[in-house]
Formats: sequence, C-alpha cells, structure tokens
Amino acid sequence: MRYIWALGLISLFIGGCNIDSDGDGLSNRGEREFGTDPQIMDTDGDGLDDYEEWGLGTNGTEPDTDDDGYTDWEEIEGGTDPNDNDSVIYRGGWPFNHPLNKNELEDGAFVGPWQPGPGDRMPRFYLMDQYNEEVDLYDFAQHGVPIVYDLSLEWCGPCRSMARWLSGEDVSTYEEFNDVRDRLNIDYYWFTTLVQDIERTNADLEALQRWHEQFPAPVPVLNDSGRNISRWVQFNSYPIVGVMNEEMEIIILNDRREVLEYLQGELR
Ligand SMILES: [Ca+2]
Ligand SMILES: [Ca+2]
Ligand SMILES: [Ca+2]
Ligand SMILES: [Ca+2]
Repeated sequence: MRYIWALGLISLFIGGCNIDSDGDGLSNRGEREFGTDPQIMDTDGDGLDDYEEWGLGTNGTEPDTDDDGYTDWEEIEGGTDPNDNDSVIYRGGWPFNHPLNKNELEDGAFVGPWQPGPGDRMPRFYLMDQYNEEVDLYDFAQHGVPIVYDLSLEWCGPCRSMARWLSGEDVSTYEEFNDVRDRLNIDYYWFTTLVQDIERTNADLEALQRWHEQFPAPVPVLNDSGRNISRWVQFNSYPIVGVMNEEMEIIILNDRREVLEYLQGELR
C-alpha cells in the first residue's frame, strides 16, 4: 500500500514537470530552459509556436533569428534557412506573401484580351530581378499597402528622370512628391519593370544591373522579356505607371501624376 502511494507521488512529480500550460507542445520546464513563455504558445509572435522553434533550433523569443529581414516563419514557408543569414527569400529583401494567399489571389486574375481597368487583378507574373532571382509579383500583395508598378525603357528620358527621383535625387518634376518618396517600402511598395535596353532590344540581366547601379532605389528592377506585363497593360508610351491595392487590383492603370497624388493622399 505504501509502495503504491509512493509510486503515485513519483508520477505526480513527473507529471508536474510535464505540465504544458499553453498547450504548445513544450512543457513548462522545457520552456524555462528554452527561454520562452510557458503561458504563450508563440512567444515571439512570428507564426511558429514555441515547440516548433525548439525543434528547428531557432530563437523562440526573436521573430527573425538570423536577422536577415525575413521572419523564421517566412523562411520556413519560403523554403530558406531561418538560422543562416546567407539563406534569404530574396537577395533584394523584397516582401514575402504566404503561398496559400497567393494561390487564392491567382484564381481571380484578369486575363481578358482587352485592356484591364480599375478593379481588375494583375495576373501572377514571375519576373527576373537585378540579382538574377525570379520574383513572384504576388509576394508584394497582402501587406496592407498599395503597390506601384512602372514599366520603363532604358533609353527613355522621362523613365530615367523618374528613376533618378525614386533613387533620391532632386528632380523638379517630382519635387512636390518628395514626401511620398520618403515613405517608399513603408506606406507602399514599388516595382520597376525594364522592358527595353539602350539598344531598344529586350532588357537582359546586364541592363537590369546597369539600371539599378545608376538608379539605386530600393526596388526590384525586373525583366519583362516575355512582354507579360507590357502586353497586359497595353500602352505604348513610357513610362507606364500604375497603382494597385494590396489585392493586386488596379486602382489607376496608367498616369504617373495621378498615382503620386493618390499615394500622397494615402500617407499616414
Ligand atoms: Ca509557450
Ligand atoms: Ca515563435
Ligand atoms: Ca530570418
Ligand atoms: Ca535566413
């Protein structure tokens, strides 16, 4: 009888050690050792619960363990290593959107033979950037901010002056929108698509890199050699500048002044 009582006490003791108050799979004792909060499933709020972080060897109290700009959760979803800052989703640091969200958006893309209008959603284009990486344009979606696109030609003067302005130089045409420029990558995203190079042929990687060197704005410079976006918007006068909402639906199809005024009105 005494033996059974002792056994009960021992199992109670072991059970006590294994209490998992928040139900994240890691015991309270394990959480104390790991440094996470035994009352919160996802202590650092990055989308991976404490047990998952323990298993992955990531820091459960730091959303971006390797400090490369992408959270641990984003890296797991994007297929990169959350413990290695050389392993990133995009070398350019472009945003990331969950694959499930992107797939859902794709279903509502507008692919008619006619010109799109406000409310129509841009299809999911994949374009190469200045780092020779393929960019999924839907990664810019669903971050709660509008997305500007510009289509430029390397030889086109107005395209170049806009790019100069975007990369921080004083350009009188756009001076009144300098407050907008200051909010780039905070209140809105922007991507540039280079359609032609200086020779008026399809922009290749060298042209993208040349453009980025001359105009080092923190935006992707993308290659549209397949004429995907340019065929989709259907304009022949450059730069083509439009803005979409976070669902990739057109707000303004092509008017750079209107786009900048729109952004100005949206500044927080
Ligand atoms: Ca916890
Ligand atoms: Ca976490
Ligand atoms: Ca990271
Ligand atoms: Ca990483």
